[in-house]
Amino acid sequence: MFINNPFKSNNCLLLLTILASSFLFSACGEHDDDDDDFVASAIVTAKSKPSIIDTGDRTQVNIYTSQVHNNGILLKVRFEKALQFVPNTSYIVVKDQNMKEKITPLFNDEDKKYTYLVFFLSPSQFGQDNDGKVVFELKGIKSQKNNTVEVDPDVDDPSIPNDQEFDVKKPEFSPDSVSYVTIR
Ligand SMILES: [Ca+2]
Ligand SMILES: [Ca+2]
Repeated sequence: MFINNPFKSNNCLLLLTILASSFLFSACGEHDDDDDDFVASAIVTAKSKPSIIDTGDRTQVNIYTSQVHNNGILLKVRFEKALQFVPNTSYIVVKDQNMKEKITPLFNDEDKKYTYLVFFLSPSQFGQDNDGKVVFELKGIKSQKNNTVEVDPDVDDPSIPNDQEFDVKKPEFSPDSVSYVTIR
């Protein structure tokens, strides 16, 4: 009688669904404890190819970027002044796609020791899988060993206009990834 009553059997199904989802939730909850899953702004890895160049030559910097925050990010790049950014060489490539999207850093500022580039990027620029790379070229202008090219992604604050969101006097730079370039 109860089983044949569609209302009762729906209730039973609902109860089962609730039980199943609470089990799933608690399983996910345990997993969250190791903190590894939380991505603060994006996952980045910098690689420069080639890593040894002559003065006047260029190296191509590839910043593998994934899991970009929904708000978008400031992709901050810092390198020593023996290297110089080559204008009009920066673009994004989505993983497994050939299309290049040209991008331009909103900031290209220097202090005594470093040059800073800041790109403002949104997750949609990295395709459906939110996975791709940012590419640009640097030119060697002075012979110097082991120059660092460092990357620090930060979440774009929607309440701050982007053109006011970086200050070279207060770069708030803590690198997530470093690549080295030697200039002979
Ligand atoms: Ca950061
Ligand atoms: Ca902003």
